Amino acid sequence: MLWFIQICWKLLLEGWHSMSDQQLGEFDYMAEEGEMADLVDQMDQDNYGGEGNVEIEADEYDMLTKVTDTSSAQARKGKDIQGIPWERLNITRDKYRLTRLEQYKNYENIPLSGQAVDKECKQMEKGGNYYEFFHNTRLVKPTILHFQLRNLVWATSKHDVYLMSNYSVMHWSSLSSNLSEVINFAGHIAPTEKHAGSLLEGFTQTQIGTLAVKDNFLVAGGFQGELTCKRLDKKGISFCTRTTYDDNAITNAVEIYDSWRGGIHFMASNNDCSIREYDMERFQLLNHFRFSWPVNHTSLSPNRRLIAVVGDHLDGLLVDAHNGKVIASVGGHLDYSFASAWHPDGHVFATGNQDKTCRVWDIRNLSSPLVILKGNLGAVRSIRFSSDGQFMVVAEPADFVHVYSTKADYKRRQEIDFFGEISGVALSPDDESLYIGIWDRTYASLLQYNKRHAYGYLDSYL
Ligand SMILES: *[C@@H]1O[C@H](CO)[C@@H](O)[C@H](O)[C@H]1NC(C)=O
Ligand SMILES: *[C@@H]1O[C@H](CO)[C@@H](O)[C@H](O)[C@H]1NC(C)=O
Ligand SMILES: *[C@@H]1O[C@H](CO)[C@@H](O)[C@H](O)[C@H]1NC(C)=O
Ligand SMILES: *[C@@H]1O[C@H](CO)[C@@H](O)[C@H](O)[C@H]1NC(C)=O
Ligand SMILES: CC(=O)N[C@H]1CO[C@H](CO)[C@@H](O)[C@@H]1O
Repeated sequence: MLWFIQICWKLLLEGWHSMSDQQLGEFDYMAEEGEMADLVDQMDQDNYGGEGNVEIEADEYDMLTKVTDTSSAQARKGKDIQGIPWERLNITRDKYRLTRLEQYKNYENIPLSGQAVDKECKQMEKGGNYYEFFHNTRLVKPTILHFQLRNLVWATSKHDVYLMSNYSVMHWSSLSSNLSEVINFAGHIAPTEKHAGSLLEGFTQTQIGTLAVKDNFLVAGGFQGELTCKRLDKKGISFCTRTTYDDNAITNAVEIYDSWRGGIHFMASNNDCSIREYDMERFQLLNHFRFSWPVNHTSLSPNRRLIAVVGDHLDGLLVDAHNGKVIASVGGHLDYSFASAWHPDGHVFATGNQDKTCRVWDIRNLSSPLVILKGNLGAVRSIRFSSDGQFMVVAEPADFVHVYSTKADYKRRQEIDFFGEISGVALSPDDESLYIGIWDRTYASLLQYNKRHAYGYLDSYL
């Protein structure tokens, strides 16, 4: 079934020259639960024999990072940011890039939606330079479990990143290079606080498809509608629930926000065609809105009045946040959508779609998008606006993250390129750091870019 499809990324950077062209970049859709986990185990044994272990000895750590990490100084001297040894490989980076562009198979629910867009629209100009490569660490190994769900990286400060790695939520401090486990879902977890409606028996081996972290709050969503809530400043798990016992229940997205009444709330989007709002103090279900199709992503407007709702439909919806009524819809996408985000000005929002476009809308005139932004190889699976509203970050499923300048009306962009599936992209709340989780058999890593400032002289001391 579609919602259980998991991928196996066959393209192994190490072994591509032994593959036929046809195999290159080919996806293998696997229908059985758990294969990904096996695959991840396998990868780990094959490549690192225990590097996934967080308690690495200090000198061993130094040795590993020297070999595998890339610093901004090394990158300036020409080292590949991911540490891919192109000089030892029988293909140049440019040639391999072309192969990837030609052969990456974008997943579509509406056949040929991507091609139709290719004919219709052009890409915006490159040449923006807003974020600068700072560091890549391969000690951090981001993973994904569902090929359509890529919101698995979050930054709570410019140095603090949370991400999924195998069955665990991990915390990475880029300041101290400390990687630690926050929750391990491989075994059994259960709430350690008492709240009405909490599932006391907890969960075993939860497959986490989506994650959200903001300030001290964390919510992880599972394949069977599970929601697990934790406060980062407290030990234990605050709350566990199954939103639904529906067969098709995946939690596709979670957003945490300050509610208009005060207090922290979160909203979960599920495949049972629902969105649900909870508070993060008593964990009560405050609202439950139903739609006629599975909801893949929602975003609440800055003034908390509107919800942008996208899912298994060509149209996106604007919904009244107080009663769930549909106020307007936006049309034009050619496939299903998986991403949405609001500009902090509250007028503009964006939708990301499997037709390989991100469309930007203004609520004051929804008759057509302000702009249609086409990607390079695949669906738009994740969108983030910077808190100052200057930039919009758009992630494809693999290889490319685009940073658009909103001041330049989205007509200029920085293209960040690398090789590997994207597990998530995150801006820190102060917009200073941009993190990208890369999932790959060999080159899994966390990329960090830092915002460029007009006066970059400090950089020369680093
Ligand atoms: C992934 O989790 C499983 C289950 O706990 C474990 O056996 C395996 O070693 C883990 N693999 C990695 C890469 O950490
Ligand atoms: C490298 O490429 C050349 C030319 O395409 C080919 O003759 C050679 O066999 C290749 N070597 C390897 C190790 O694949
Ligand atoms: C790394 O993080 C863990 C968990 O937060 C903490 O207990 C440990 O002291 C940290 N280690 C270092 C070297 O900072
Ligand atoms: C809304 O935008 C469309 C297309 O750009 C334009 O034709 C129309 O006049 C606009 N409507 C209003 C009320 O401004
Ligand atoms: C991730 C997921 O299962 N999401 C829903 C949204 O989109 C996919 C693809 O259309 C559907 O299969 C799901 O219903």
